[in-house]
Amino acid sequence: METSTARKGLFISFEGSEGCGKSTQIRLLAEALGGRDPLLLREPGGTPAGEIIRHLLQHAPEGDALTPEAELLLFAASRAQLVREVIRPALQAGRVVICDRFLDSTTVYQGVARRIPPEETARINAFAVGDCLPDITFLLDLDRATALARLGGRSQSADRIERESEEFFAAVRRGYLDLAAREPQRIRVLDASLPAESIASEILAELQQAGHF
Ligand code: T5A
Repeated sequence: METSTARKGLFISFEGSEGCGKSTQIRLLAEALGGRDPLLLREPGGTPAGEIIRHLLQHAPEGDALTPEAELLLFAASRAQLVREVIRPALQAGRVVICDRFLDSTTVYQGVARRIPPEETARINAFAVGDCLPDITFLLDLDRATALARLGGRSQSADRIERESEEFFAAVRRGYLDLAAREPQRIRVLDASLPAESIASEILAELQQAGHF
């Protein structure tokens, strides 16, 4: 039987489609929180097993034939490991954990864009994370054209999901906005087309307003 997180720390996640600026904002937030020594993580990955799953999901030729169901379970497996090996102990120790993607990515990419029934996606997400949910999630909303322009030359090295269709990424953006509308108390939508420093200030203000700092 699993124990509850019973945590003292703070769990922040960042979401959004490719190139929306998550890594940039996480770096700026970590700089702003410097003295608090935030723990920075990314999904899939963040544990030795998770990094192998990440490679299979993104770059290994063996991943090319993955079905949507197998893909969902692999993301969930990486997350289940990350929660128990890293996130939960860190939160119990009172740390600030900042994660680049978490369960909302599965809800949107596998549930909405890959069209796996939402009740199946929600059930597997819940099994993977238990009660370990973000306290606050920042959704960086960006139109595809701007994201592609920012990512520029990366098309040469695009991973398996980055090679998906424009319809797929339209579904991702819509899926995120629908999810944020359903969970406004946790998910804050930010205009990711603004300059990085303005977005960073907004994030800090939101965290202060929510009483986290
Ligand atoms: N996935 C993941 C699922 O399908 N299901 C899941 O459950 C999970 C967890 C992970 C992939 O896995 C999928 C989703 C993804 O396809 P990844 O390699 O980890 O992919 O990469 P992404 O999460 O997609 O992140 P990216 O590296 O593509 O982009 P970021 O981190 O959002 O963007 P960032 O900060 O690197 O910025 C991109 C460029 O824009 C500039 C930056 O300098 C950089 O050059 N930039 C700005 N320019 C102007 N104004 C701003 N405000 C800017 N902010 C950043």
